[in-house]
Amino acid sequence: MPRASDTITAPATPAGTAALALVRISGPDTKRLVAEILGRLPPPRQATYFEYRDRTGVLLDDMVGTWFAAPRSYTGEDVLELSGHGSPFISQRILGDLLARGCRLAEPGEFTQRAFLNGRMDLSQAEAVMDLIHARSERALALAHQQRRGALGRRMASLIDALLGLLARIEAYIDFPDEDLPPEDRQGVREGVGRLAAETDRLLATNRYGTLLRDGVRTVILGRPNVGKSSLLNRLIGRERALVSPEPGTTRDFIEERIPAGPHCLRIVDTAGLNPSPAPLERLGMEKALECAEAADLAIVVLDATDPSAPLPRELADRLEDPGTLVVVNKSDRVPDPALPPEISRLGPLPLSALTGLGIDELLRRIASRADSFQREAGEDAVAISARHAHALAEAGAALQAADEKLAANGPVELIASDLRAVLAAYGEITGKVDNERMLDHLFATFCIGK
Ligand SMILES: Nc1nc2c(ncn2[C@@H]2O[C@H](COP(=O)(O)OP(=O)(O)OP(=O)(O)O)[C@@H](O)[C@H]2O)c(=O)[nH]1
Ligand SMILES: [Mg+2]
Repeated sequence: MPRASDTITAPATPAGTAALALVRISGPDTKRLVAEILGRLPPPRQATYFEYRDRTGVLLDDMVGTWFAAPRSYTGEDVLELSGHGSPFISQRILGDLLARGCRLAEPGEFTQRAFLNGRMDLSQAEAVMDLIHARSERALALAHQQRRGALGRRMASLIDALLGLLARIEAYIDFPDEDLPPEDRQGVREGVGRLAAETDRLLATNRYGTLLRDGVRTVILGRPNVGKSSLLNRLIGRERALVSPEPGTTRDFIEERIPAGPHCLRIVDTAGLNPSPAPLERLGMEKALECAEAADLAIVVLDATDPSAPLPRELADRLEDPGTLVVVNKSDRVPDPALPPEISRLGPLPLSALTGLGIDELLRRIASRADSFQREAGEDAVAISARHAHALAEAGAALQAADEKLAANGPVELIASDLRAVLAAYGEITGKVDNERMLDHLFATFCIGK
């Protein structure tokens, strides 16, 4: 892990020409640098206009500098933020000068890593900073804010408290090998383990929604050839991205695009048509389409109003009743009231026209509401965990189950305690209450420079 005694610097805004550019500095030398560069030490948190001159006296920029005294800063150390004109050349010259004055270039995520190490935030909050930067939808943003305010951290703290209570109850018996855990304690601990397992499962169940918010709602467009799947994709994204033609079998490969759908962000995929009796090349395209469908959160099954009773391939027919499937009847501009088979009309299919735009807004509304239905528990302290959290919680769940089996079978107290300590370690990984340097380095390396 990089040493915290270094004073680090990095551009906090992307390279390129812009109105402003921000350079950040954090670490023990900051105060000296403020005095050197600004020519004085203004009160902390006060924006100060000054001329940045390099060590040889060359004027680099007119800037505004603000310094934050430890511990009331992002990193918990003394921090200086310099904002100047958004020129990559100026930023490079300023960085070069700061390095000459004794700073080191920050590693990706190192500012946030220091914030974590200095206790300014727990690990789930540090991750939420990244979620915040990458949020692409209203819901993703709300989730990131909630996690940054510590919603997940609080949930984990209460689980850890309950777990420590159970551990204390049984560890008392480890020191007395002749004494077995009295039945009433065994029962009480078992109930406690059951409650923890239930809560762990509840949290785990939010992973699907969390992934859906962080990555976007994977929505695949499926249907027979020529029903207008590519036309629907183009209509949804508002430009002619996919080839459209009156020939069936136009789309061979899949095409993915991102679009907003109300408070969600969709990753929408157009696929090759599914034909009940395909030619060999068509079959390849179909296999890809079905692979996409397998990985998707939602499927839009497109039917053709001008050919309402065309037989559906089995893979499509099987999906119709799935809660993640929306059925639409395209080309409704040509046949507004097609004679659909009863097993389809029963599903309340949405009349649509990729050509005129009829039904598109309603389709987006339905998609957003299906996506929301994946969230089991919303509310004030709603959490939706990430893949890393899910991995740790699954480990905790397995160890809880092992403990429960031993409790049921009158197993030795030492082994039960060891299972519960494994649960503790797994819970601790979520907020970073464990000493796992490699995990931390790996995690912060996925952040951007300057963050
Ligand atoms: N009238 C009308 N025609 C449409 C509509 N949507 C698509 N079409 C026409 O239907 C034909 C097929 O459209 P595509 O979007 O290529 O259909 P597809 O499902 O992607 O076809 P494949 O890629 O071959 O599976 C084209 O001639 C489109 O212009 C619609 O809403 N109304
Ligand atoms: Mg197509």
